This record gives sequence, structure tokens and C-alpha cells, in this order.
Amino acid sequence: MMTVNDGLYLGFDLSTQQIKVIAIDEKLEPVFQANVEFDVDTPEYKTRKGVYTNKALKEVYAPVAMWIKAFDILLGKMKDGGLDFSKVRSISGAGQQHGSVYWSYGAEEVLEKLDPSQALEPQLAKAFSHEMSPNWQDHSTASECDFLEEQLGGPEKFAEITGSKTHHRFTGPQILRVRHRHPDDYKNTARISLVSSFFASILLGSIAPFDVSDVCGMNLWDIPNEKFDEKIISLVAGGEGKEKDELLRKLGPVEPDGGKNLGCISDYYVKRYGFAKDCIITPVTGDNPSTILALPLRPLDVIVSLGTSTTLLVSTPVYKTSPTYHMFSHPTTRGLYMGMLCYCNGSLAREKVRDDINEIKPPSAEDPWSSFNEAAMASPILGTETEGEMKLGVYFPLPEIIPDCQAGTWRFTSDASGLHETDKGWDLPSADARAILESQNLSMRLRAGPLLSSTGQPRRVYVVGGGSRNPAICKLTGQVLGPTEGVYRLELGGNACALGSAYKALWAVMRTKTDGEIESFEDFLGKRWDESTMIVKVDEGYREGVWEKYGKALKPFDEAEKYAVNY
Ligand code: XUL
Repeated sequence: MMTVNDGLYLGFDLSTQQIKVIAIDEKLEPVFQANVEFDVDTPEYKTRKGVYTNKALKEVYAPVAMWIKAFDILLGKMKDGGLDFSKVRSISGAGQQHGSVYWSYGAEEVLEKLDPSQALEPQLAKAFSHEMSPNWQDHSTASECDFLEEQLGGPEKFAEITGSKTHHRFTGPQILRVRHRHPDDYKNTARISLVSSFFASILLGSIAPFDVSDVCGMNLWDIPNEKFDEKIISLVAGGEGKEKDELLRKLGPVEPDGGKNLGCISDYYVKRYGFAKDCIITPVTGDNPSTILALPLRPLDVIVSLGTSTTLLVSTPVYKTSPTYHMFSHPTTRGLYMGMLCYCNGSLAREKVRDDINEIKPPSAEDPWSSFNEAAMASPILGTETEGEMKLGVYFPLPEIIPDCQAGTWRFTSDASGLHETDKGWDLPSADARAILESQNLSMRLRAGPLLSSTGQPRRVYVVGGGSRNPAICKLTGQVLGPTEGVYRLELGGNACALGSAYKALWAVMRTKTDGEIESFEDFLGKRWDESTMIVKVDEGYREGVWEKYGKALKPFDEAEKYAVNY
């Protein structure tokens, strides 16, 4: 039970389809959770899965005003749910990465003078020079990416400086597209925020700086030198003189300390909801950086988030770049980096195979995955018992980011004579169940290996998100990635992102200072985190012989992916 003096710490998650909040106490205990789903709770915006899509232009974007309306509704739910706002000591949060928000001249004044007798949305709806925020699923910036990469000297060079090669969804190419296609909107933009710093801004009542980690998702930030790259900024701005200065002004500063007190919450929330005047706002980061804060992640540990998309996250002291993955500065800890793989074809691809199998073998009433799981477990490793042979598949019902590939499904047999595209000998659709899980895990192993130990083997894999409840998925993750200590599911995994932010809000207030050294987030969380209640072991991980067998599949799998890319 909470006592009267206990403080609360809030973590928000402004993601693609919903906004969530979690409140924790000083013992890390979650005491309140609520969410607002855009399609359902703000139906007047008519979004589908939180976004608008223009297929012809490959554009995906979301109305900023909808997020604000949803935040109004969420605050109402928090109030109705009995959350005592006066106990909240600090707030942090996370936003879907890469999306940009364009503030008009005059927005800062609107933010400063928010009227507590009104909701936020009607007051802020006019504070934007460009009403839509390009979404991370957008694929409209191929020419901008090509242009930037050519000018800078190729994908390796881009990755070396900004942590990633250019990507359609990254903010720099998106800003360049807005400048080209909506020059007046660009001109009328006083400041550009990421979704994360936008959210911090409406909490603060003034425009917040970028977060140290989320800024690395822009393709603009020189990670090793901790500054915006002048050449890339000039290319995006359209000139090296006043154009570059203008863009730098629009971008504003980057806050290097993830636990910084950015200021107290806007008076608006004090008067309208009863927040304490001294409740502080700390930097809001990206959803993936926030997820790694949901547990004391050690080097060689991996988080695999099994949601709509699949993301693999590692914390590493080594800044080693490659066009095949992303590096970000760590959201709290200087000298550490977050390595990330981000796939479009996560649960949707698995569900497609599941549905094909269910058509011929209906699942049990309780579990729509029962036939799929049975099929996956009944198939031999790599689809065959024959020594020297393997069956491999590539399953991309949606165009894929890793590798950059059109939509399609390809099946192969590999033997001494090489790799052959064929589904001869495949027991379809059952054989796809194991093959898709192997395929998704082999792709992660191929790319995450170099970020891990010399053997490419993780210590632990933590699974979060919807797929982490499926035992067959967890088992294949254990077999293919082979973590030495096993696979663990994070309880509350569905809320890992918001939880990571709430932990960060707590750390920001409670971290100690010894001889001028600030207590690191890892030490702080490690002391308070009780493994026995937070995680459950869901697979043993490394099995002698099995991991090695999958190791032999990496080369033919790489060839199979290249075949799909060049198809
Ligand atoms: C990461 C990415 C997605 C979004 C989803 O690069 O694009 O994971 O952050 O919210």
C-alpha cells in the first residue's frame, strides 16, 4: 500500500496506434495504467491504425491535433481513474521514432499561455505550420535518401556519421521532402520537433530540446562528435549559408542528459488537473530507446520486441556502424550505445502463415495459434532430417526494411549444389510455420551477431510484446539465437516502453551524486529491480549442436535474402 508521502512517476508512450501512461511508485510498483486508442477514441480523425496512407505516393502520416485530443482524453481518464496528480514528482515519456512536428511562429506563445479552462486540442490545433507528422511507415523519400547518400559518399559513410544509412522514415530525408513539396509550410515553421520532443513541449509549455538518443533517428546528428553534421544540414536546408543557419534554428538544441530536469510542468496542468507546481519534466525519448530502460540491460543482452514490427535492441559500449543496422546514443548512459534492427514484417507475416494453416487445420477454441505451433514443433530443424540439406524461406507480405526488399514470399532448398528457389518437397502450408520463425530469427542472428561477442552469441534474450506469449516463437528464438543464459519474458512486456520512461522519470529525481559522479541508470535500476517478479524464463536458450546447425544456415540464408532483394 502507498503511504501519503509516496511520490508517483509517470511514463507516457505516444505510439502509432495509441497513447499510454503508466504510473509507478518509488519501489517500481505500477500503480496506475491507462490508454487511449486513436482509431476508437478519436474517430472524428478517421485514421486507420493511427495513420493516413496515400498508397500512390507511398506516404504514411498522422494528424498532430489527433494526438493532442487523445492526450486530453487520457488526462480525463487518469482523473476519472482516481490518479492523484498532486503526488506526481516527475514525468518522462517516449514517442514513436522519426516522426516530425512543424511548429508555426506564434506556437511558443500559445504554449506559454495555455488557458486551463479549456482542453489542449482546441488551443493548440492552430500551432502547426504543417498539420501532419510523417510516420515511420512512410516510404516516400527514396529520391531524398539517394540524393543525400550520393552527396555524402554512400551508405557506409552515412552510417559512420549518423549511426544509420539513410532510411525513408528518418527525419532528415522527411524534412527535405517537406521543404521540396510544401515550401510555404517549411518557411512558416519556427521550430521542428520529433514526436518525443513535441510531447515534452506540451508538458512543459515551451518547446523542448531533442533527446540525446531520439535525435540519432534523424540522419542529421553526428553521433561521435555530438553535433548536427554541417554538410548534411546544408544539403537538407538547400544551402550552406543562411539556409543552413535557418534549419539549425528550427531544430534547436539537443539535451545530452537523459535525466535532466527540463523545468516544471506547465501551470496549465497545475490549475486544470491539480499537478504539483514542482513536478518536473525530463527528456522524452524514442519508443525503442525507452524500451531498453525497462530492465537493467547488460552488454551482450538482447531485447526482442515482437509486435506489429519486430525490433531487436542491444546495449553496447562499442560504436560500430553498418548500413545493415542502426546505432543510437544510449538514452541515459554516456559511453553506451543502443544497437537496433527494425523489421516491418513481424506479427502480420506470422499471422498470414497461421491463417493459411488454420484453413486446413482449424485451431483449438482457446488458442488461434495451436495449429501453427503444433506444425512448427513437428517440423525438423531447417525443414529436413537429411544431412547437408536445408529448407529456407523469406516471408515479406509487406515491403521490408531489412533487407530493403519488395513484398513477396520465396522458398528455397539448399544442398551441396547450392541454393535453389523451389517449394518442391515442402509440406505446405505446415512447413511454413517453422520456416518463418527460423527465417525471422536467422535474419536477426546474421545482423546482430557482429554487435555481440566474438561468437555472436548473446547472454540473455528478453522477449516483449504480443509474440512473447507464444511458446513456439520463444523456443525458436532460443534455438536460433542461442543465448547462454536463456530466453526471458518481461512481465508487463506489453508496456515495456512506458515502463522504461517511468523508470527514467524516477531515476531523474532519485539518482545520487557521489564525488561528482552521477549514479548511472543501470546501477540505480539494478539495485531496485527484483528479477524474480519481473521476468519469467521461457526457454533454455543455447542447445549444443542446434545453435551450430543454425550457424551453418547463415550463409545460404544470406544468399536467399539477396535473391529476394534482386528478384
Ligand atoms: C524504429 C521505428 C519504429 C518506430 C515505431 O526505427 O521506425 O520502431 O519507432 O514506433
